[in-house]
Amino acid sequence: MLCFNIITIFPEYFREVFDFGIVRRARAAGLVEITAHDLREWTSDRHRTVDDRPFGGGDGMILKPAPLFEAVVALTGANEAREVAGTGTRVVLLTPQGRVFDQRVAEELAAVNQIVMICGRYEGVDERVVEALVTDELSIGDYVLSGGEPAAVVVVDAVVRLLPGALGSETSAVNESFSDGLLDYPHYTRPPEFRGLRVPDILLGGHHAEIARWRRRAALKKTQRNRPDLLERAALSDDERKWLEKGE
Ligand code: 6GU
Repeated sequence: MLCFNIITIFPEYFREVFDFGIVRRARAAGLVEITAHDLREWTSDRHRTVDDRPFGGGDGMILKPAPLFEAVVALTGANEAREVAGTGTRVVLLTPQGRVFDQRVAEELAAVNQIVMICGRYEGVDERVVEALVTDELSIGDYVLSGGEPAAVVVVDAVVRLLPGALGSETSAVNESFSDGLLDYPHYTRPPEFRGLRVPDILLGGHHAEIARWRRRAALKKTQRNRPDLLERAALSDDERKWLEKGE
């Protein structure tokens, strides 16, 4: 069982988002447990203060270290901050300053038992939290969100669907985009002709080798058009590279 504990100033944000589709089913099947916690539970002042102004000046508020230290210690089951690392729990900070979350990172996280996720605010989190507690700073891409909450949803979804048993027999993680470094091939369903737009003839016949070849080439074309950066690292045969160069 994989356990996610999410630390956020907006626990209500997560109220229904994990109640749909594959994530809902994985929770019901006991493959994963996901709990959102209000950071203010770990404050001790009357106003339940979680943030403060940055030393050195500048705009925006910074999440204070004390509530986050208390929260992470409590949720990892450690007795104190310096024992957090020994629990083996991954402590993820969601921040635009993180390394970019991709399918490889998702696979890595799907192999652990305990993940604590801290939802940063855009303005930031006191860096001592990163220095003392965080194992992974993650960003979901090169754009700015106002908080880590949407990113936490993205990470949970991508990880949960990799848990053994999470995908039904009707879906598979094997043929998807990124599993082999390429985008997925295009898909079609009935009818074979819609408003004059035809499904490629190859897919209508039952010639499985021809279909596989068409799909591979279509995936290569799609990747070249939309994500040429992926082609540099993908495992392509010499023939495939030549075929792409001459443009079909
Ligand atoms: Cl994880 N947080 C914020 N605030 N912005 C982001 C992000 C995370 N990933 C991309 N942009």
